[in-house]
Amino acid sequence: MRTSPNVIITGTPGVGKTVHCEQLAQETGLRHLSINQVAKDRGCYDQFDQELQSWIVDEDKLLDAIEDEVVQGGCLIDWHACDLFPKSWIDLVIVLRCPSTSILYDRLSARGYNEAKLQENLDAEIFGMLLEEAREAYDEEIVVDLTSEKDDDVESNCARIVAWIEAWKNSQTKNID
Ligand code: DAT
Repeated sequence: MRTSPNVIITGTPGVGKTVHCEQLAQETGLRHLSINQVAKDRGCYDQFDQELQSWIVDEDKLLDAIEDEVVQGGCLIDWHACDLFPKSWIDLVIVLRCPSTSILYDRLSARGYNEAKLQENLDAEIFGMLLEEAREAYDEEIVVDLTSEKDDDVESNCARIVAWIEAWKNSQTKNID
C-alpha cells in the first residue's frame, strides 16, 4: 500500500504543469515525474508527427518504464494526457486550465510552436478536452480542475494540493493503524 499519493498534473501544453510540479515537489517532497523527460531518457518515443512537429509516445513502453517507480507512490505525474495511467495507480488528478486564450497563445508562441500546433492546443483548451478525458478515465471525486492564469493562481493551487496531500497521508496512516 502507498504511504504517499500519486498525483497527475495534466492540462494542455502551456497551462503551467511544470511550474506547479516544481513548486509542489519542493513543498511536499513528492517526485516530479516529467513524462516528456522520461520518454526522452528511456527511449519511449515511437514516431515523429511532421505536421504537429512532435514525437508520439509508445504508451506500453512508457508504462513499463515508470511502473516500478509509480507503484511505490509519491509521484507528481506531469503530462498533457492522463487516461493511459491505470486507475489503481492514481489518487488525485489535477487538470490545470487557462481560460484566457490570449494568455495561452502568448505562452505557446513564446515556445516557437508552428501555426498548426498552436491552433490544435488552443482548440484543445477551448473545448476542455483534457478535463473531459480525465473525467472519463477516473472517478469524478478525484478529478479537480484549477485555473492557472496568474502567478497568484500557482500559489493558491499549490496550497490546495499540498493540503490535499497532507490529508491523504493522514487518512492512510489512520487506515494502517
Ligand atoms: P506546461 O508544463 O503545462 O507546458 P509550463 O509550466 O512550462 O507549462 O508554463 C508555460 C509558461 O507559462 C512558463 O513560462 C510559465 C508560465 N506560466 C504557467 N502558468 C502560469 C501562471 N499561473 N501564472 C504565470 N505564469 C504562468
